[in-house]
Amino acid sequence: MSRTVFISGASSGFGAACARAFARKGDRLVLAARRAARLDTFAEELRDQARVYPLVLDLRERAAVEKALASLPAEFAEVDVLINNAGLALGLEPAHQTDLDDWDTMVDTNIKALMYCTRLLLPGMVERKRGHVINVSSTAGDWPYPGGNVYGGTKAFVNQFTRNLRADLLGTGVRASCVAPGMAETEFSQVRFKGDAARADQVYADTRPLTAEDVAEIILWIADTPPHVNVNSLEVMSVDQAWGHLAVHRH
Ligand code: NDP
Ligand code: 8X3
Repeated sequence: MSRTVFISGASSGFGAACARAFARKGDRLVLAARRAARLDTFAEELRDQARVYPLVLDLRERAAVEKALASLPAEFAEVDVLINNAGLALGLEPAHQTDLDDWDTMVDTNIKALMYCTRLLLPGMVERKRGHVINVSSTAGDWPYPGGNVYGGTKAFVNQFTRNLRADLLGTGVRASCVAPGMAETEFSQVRFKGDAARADQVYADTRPLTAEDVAEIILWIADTPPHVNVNSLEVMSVDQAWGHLAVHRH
């Protein structure tokens, strides 16, 4: 049976790859992001495979999100799968040098927008006794690194929020899962380094990062598991990435 899938941050990267993956299954898609032209092109591309509702929205704006989610067309209103994917890192400076506006933006997007979508779509899922919230976290939520400060903090929130959702949703039939990818080549680093393409390219140079499609296939698999199965969390990295040693400052 086809599902209604709400994907936040569907205009690029993991979100766009998820849209293509779920469209192949014939699911109905609500695709949310700020870049209208991207979403329109995308809706056109997927038109033969799936019903698509582009939702041009800054997910940080709570009132706008409340309004938009309350007025989804009937065909798209009963969301079965919410993929909370919209998010970003800004900067890689140490905490004492970072731009406080960047910290605000990461908290507003990675935490608050995810909260809004979840809180607004959950009651319908609980009422229908089915649904699945799939949150996109990051290895940065568990593993600290220099310059990860607030970005990693927001993803640690996503990890624990997902577990706490599971605690609240026990007995409702509604599932909650968290996917934590490591380095993946998307627009992520262009955003992090504010358009510095050369610096962004360096992140992926001479290695094999995950692709957006790798992550989308994992998210699709999580959503496709039988309704009595809940994947709580899944961490995935490129085979070319692993953890480093603990740092030591020497005098
Ligand atoms: P991209 O930059 O390619 O995609 C980010 C998406 O988020 C875009 O579609 C963007 O759309 C959307 N977005 C950002 N801010 C807002 C906003 N205020 N309102 C609505 N949409 C917004 O990066 P990724 O695909 O890599 O990132 C997706 C998620 O994966 C993020 O949560 C990121 O933290 C996480 N992640 C990424 C990893 C990586 O290495 N790439 C690894 C681990 C996790 P638009 O600009 O059009 O609004
Ligand atoms: C993105 C992966 O290592 O840049 O979440 O934080 S990392």
